[in-house]
Amino acid sequence: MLRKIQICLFILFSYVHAISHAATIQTGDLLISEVMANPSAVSDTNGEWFEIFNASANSIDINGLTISDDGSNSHQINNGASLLIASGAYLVLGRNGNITNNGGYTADYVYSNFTLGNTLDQIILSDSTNEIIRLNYTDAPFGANGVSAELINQLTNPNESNYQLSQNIQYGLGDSGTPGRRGSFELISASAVPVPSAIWLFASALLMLSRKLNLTRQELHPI
Ligand SMILES: [Ca+2]
Ligand SMILES: [Ca+2]
Ligand SMILES: [Ca+2]
Repeated sequence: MLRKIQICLFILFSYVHAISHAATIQTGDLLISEVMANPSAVSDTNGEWFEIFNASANSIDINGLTISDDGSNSHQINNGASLLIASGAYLVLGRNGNITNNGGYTADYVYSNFTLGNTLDQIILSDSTNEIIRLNYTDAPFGANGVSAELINQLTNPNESNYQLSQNIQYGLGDSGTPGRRGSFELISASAVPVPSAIWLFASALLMLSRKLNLTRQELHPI
């Protein structure tokens, strides 16, 4: 009985290890896919937002990460629980979650102490040790009045030249952008296939279990 419990624990550990390994955020897994720095339909205080795209093959939890700039803006994401972005999905972070006065977008998370300059600013997403994403912008298309800037190609470390004005797609009260969904350019997520190490660990555990069961059968019914 003790041996069977050990085997079950090994399988459980292998699975948990595989999941945690898969959840490690790598450079390029998350992209800043859209930025509304200068809303027109409502004030900047109410209407600023930005969007993140998960280009990896796995769901990513961004709870606990920090949003900051090179100045004094800093906000650690505290959702009270996981804040998951599924593979191939978008997530919108904004200054105001009230859809009746934020210009008409749905915020998946509302931050504080973080503003988006209209002519120059940075959006940095980091964990306790590393920057995961950094976007430095200095000018158009980020300062356009009432029009978001959308990522147009899928580089691992895109810069401001990889963004363009959203293509006249209105939301809410009439500003242009696609908060929470794909925009003018289709970003492609990595295919959601199991992590090789996860398969290997799980297969190894199953092999061990089958061998053990086979031995037990031979002990009970010797040939
Ligand atoms: Ca602004
Ligand atoms: Ca700022
Ligand atoms: Ca979008």
